[in-house]
Amino acid sequence: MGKDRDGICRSWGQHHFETFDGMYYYFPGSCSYILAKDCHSAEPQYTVWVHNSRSCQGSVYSCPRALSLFFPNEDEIHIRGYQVHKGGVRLSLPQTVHNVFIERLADYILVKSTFGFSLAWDGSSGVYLKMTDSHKGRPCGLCGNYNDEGSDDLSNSRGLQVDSLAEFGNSWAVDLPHEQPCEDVDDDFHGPCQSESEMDDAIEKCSALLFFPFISCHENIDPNPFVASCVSDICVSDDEETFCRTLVEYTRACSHVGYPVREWRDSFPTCADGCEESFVHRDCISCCPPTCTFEKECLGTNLHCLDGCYCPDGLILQNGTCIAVSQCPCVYHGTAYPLGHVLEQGCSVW
Ligand SMILES: [Ca+2]
Repeated sequence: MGKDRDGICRSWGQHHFETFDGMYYYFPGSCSYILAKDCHSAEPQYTVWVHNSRSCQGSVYSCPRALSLFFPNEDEIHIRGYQVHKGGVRLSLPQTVHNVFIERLADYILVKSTFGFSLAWDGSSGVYLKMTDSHKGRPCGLCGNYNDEGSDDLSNSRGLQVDSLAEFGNSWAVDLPHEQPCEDVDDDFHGPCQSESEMDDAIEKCSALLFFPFISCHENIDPNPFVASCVSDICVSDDEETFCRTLVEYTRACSHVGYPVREWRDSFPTCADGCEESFVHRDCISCCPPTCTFEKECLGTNLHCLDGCYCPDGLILQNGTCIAVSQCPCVYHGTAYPLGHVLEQGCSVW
């Protein structure tokens, strides 16, 4: 149980979940599920569904996943990849929908709100929910109830505590009218490792998370759930990309609570950061980085920092490129003018 979880619920790959209260579990569901919902308001302030792949062959990170977000009196917001649709219409980002602000930042889609709900989506499978303290005890769903007590998180959709993970998870499935009905997870489901020797090999590999350079974060994020999720993933597909991705997941959790594992790729040179030129990999990008206009509203419910490809420290992202503050365009009456542009103002004779 991570004490310093800061109220973050996370789900990654297809079947890994960690509740707001820090309980990790593996649930191999292939349906759509209520990840989190505001269950203690007459009208829920938010509902988040996660759509798992109906069938997933190969690495769990290569199978598609998507999200649906519901806010009062608004059409469904659907997020897949880096595309956001509302009521079936593609939204350009950034976008404000009532009291919800949606933007792309580094490798994430961020959804922030004025009511203490925020979400980050990594564009493929990782979803990270953060709530303010005012939401404690109020959510329900696969993320649990956020009451600082991990042991009571297996409450099903009828509000009853159950012992079976399958019963718990299945109860949160949602039927989609345009999708085939999907199958419940069996009560006696088992993990993806086929044999003990396969599991032992995976454990040996994944135990890398228990040593340098990850030690610097152990005090803040318990590595054991991430070793467990790594073992599951390696048993599905034992390749370097999957291994690197499981390491990323741990370091990302560290960044989200503000204790990034610096330069960990130096110890794992095969784990490329995949950044395009002019961008560099950063362990701790502010969720509200400086902009040329300095007018952006920073909502206070963010993850501490984000990992991913971004401008080198000290530069500002402007129209997709990194520039120095001194290169920022001037804004006059709402119109941006590039540096050096001379404005001739009309004179009027009185
Ligand atoms: Ca709980």
